[in-house]
Amino acid sequence: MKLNADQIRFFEEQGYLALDGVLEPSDLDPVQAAYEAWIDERARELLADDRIIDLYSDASFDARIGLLAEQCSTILDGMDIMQARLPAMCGLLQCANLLDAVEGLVGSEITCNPIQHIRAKPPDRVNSNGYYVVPWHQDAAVTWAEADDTNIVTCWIAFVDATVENGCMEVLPGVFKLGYLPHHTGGAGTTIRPDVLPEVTPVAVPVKRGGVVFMSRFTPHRSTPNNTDMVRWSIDLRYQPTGLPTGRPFYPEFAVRSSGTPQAINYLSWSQRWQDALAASHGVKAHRV
Ligand SMILES: O=C(O)CCC(=O)C(=O)O
Repeated sequence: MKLNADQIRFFEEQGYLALDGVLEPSDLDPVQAAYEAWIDERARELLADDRIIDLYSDASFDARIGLLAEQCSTILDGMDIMQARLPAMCGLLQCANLLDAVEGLVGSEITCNPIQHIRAKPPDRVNSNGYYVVPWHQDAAVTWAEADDTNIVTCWIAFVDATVENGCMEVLPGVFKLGYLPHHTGGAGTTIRPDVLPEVTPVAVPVKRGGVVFMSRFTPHRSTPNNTDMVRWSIDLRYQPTGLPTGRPFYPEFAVRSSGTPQAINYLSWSQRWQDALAASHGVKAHRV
């Protein structure tokens, strides 16, 4: 989906843009199928090890991982993009519908920034330590300062409908204009220091499956508890102009588009570069605080 001038202006003025229908079901379905297979394999391993008693094989995508995590929370480990390294996810990083929109915010030379996650946010009753309830932060805080001048745009993709009830994103509009705000490592993770958090009314940004919340690297955002019985699945990717610091120099970056021409990521090299980088970067401090 290409952005129109009003949408680009809104992003430039507010520091975010929430849009439904950016991705088609055909963009997300292969990734869902790949994760369903991934979950099924792990569930069967846990069953064989007597760590769960019910596979919940017939449960839907937005229910099953929660039902499994309730029995054994380690099912949630190792599923992140660079850990599971599923070919379908490598495809999504280069999704034309997404890049068409990103081009309006980043320009025509586009690189996939290495900060990227898939999140299966379980119902709050399962998420006992609150890990998936992410406090106010700017994404600039989870990069090194070398990337402060890089226009990194976060694309928060709803993998199932994201609602206020299941813990969609909230943003502070316009605040990105203040630039980087000091963060600290509070109990819940890297967060803006309470004394510098501007008093701006938060805006909740629910989006349907395939919708995207685009955010500037300086837009304060958070997610709230999942008060439903289902899992809030999402994928957050970041894109930036090619050739500029990513803020995570120890992780691989991939050019995905140049002057409108796709720069195909080779799956095997993508997977290998991640494996090598993860092995070589143990102990590296990724967040700046
Ligand atoms: O998905 C969430 O709950 C938090 C995501 C987030 O903070 C981010 O993408 O930077």
